[in-house]
Amino acid sequence: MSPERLSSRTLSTLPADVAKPAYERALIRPGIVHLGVGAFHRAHQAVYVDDCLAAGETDWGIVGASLRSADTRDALGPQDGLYTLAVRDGEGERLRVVGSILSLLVAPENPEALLAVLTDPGVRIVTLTITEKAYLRAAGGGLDMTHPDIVHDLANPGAPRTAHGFLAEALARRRKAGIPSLTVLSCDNLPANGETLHALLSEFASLRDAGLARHIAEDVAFPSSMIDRIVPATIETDRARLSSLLGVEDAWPVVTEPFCQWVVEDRFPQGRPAWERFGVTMVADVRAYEDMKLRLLNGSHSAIAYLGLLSGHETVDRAFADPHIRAFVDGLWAEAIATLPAGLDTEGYTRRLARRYANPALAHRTAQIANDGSQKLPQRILGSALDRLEAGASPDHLMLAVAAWITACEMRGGTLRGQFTDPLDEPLSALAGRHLPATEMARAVFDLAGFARDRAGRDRLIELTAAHLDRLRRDGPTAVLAVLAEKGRVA
Ligand code: CS2
Repeated sequence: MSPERLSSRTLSTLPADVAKPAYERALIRPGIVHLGVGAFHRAHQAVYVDDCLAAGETDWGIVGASLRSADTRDALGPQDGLYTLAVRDGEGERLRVVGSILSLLVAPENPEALLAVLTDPGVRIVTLTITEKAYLRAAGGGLDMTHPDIVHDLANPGAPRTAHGFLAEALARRRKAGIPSLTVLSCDNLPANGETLHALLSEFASLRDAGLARHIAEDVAFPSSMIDRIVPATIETDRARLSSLLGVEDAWPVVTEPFCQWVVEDRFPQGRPAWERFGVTMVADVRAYEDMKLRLLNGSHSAIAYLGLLSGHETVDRAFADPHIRAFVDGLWAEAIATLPAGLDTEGYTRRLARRYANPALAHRTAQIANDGSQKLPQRILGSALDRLEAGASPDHLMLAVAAWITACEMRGGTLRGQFTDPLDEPLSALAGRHLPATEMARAVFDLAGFARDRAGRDRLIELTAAHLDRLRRDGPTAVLAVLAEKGRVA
């Protein structure tokens, strides 16, 4: 007989050392709709909200929505939204069942159901972790108005597909019905994520109706936030191991690290949970935190992912233990730190980061981080590189990250086949298939992805990328890293 599922009914049977929701779930009312209810949300925001619910703030339960796949709803629906969070490092593991997600929706199955909760007067905040590519930015900035889903949503406002379509329609319906607006809180890894979403949504709304666009521009709050926790995709062995520890089956637990950080701009006109009581930093301006995180953590993460894949390392901790990659990351950090405002504790930050990357219990796959490079590299690498050029210094390490991405894309025709994906996969594979010389390839990729578009340093960045690409193709990553390290020693 297959074991019973984790659910409200089996909660009381769990081992005593597994933490459980310390509140009556039946009394919780939904106050937040979350778009993109993936592993990251479930290891991060849903946990802070779980703490608030346990402290008696019963109005802030979460309705979790997926904009694409039914997987999360299919796994957690039969579990009454409950799932296990496993916090792991080299010293051990703590388990906690999280109860803050009250119900789950799959937008494409029933867009109207999602619009209905988004217009519920009890719902006051909508949060998003939809990943960089779902913001549908055109290469080089602005909304991608030619994207088929945007075209669809403009033609079918009552049955949208994109986050922009859902938000615009919900805000329009609330306005018409005299229901106070929503606060829209982006939790994705984009610079000025709130402002970015505000600008994109305003652009989208202006294509629908000028009055709605004005309402969104003037009356809706879009605080920015910096979110941080490393959350590898759950694998089958996690499911089996955790289900056996629990004594009931959890179809989709989440595994993460002990570190967790959330810095949020405090602009919530319709109210918010008292997140600060549980370690969230509420600030007036999140920019410095955001830049430090995107440039030092995410920048090095992407670099480790591509260099790791090229060097045959499957996980971040393995790649980071490779002395060539380790030394390279120090060089990359030094280049990126020089672009950040003074006064930040970058030394403490990178020291802590090094410990997090070395966590042997996470098995964070390099191929997972490698996804969507065309969407990630601008804010993780190219921003720092352009700032560095402007300051008269060379972004050698930074541009090796871009060259490693291009090389890894090329190698998907061979040894790295099927390892990662990108929204630009079709044109990228077509380019890789032409076997262009390094300079032509680098220029074509910059054109395609809109990297450093209209920026003075663009040609220099292409030149540096091409030089690295040429060497990576010819000599492989270890030799290139050794040369870079030698150059650093001489300099
Ligand atoms: C990673 C991030 O997959 C990726 O691109 O760099 O998801 C990273 O783990 C988080 O931003 C950490 O907070």
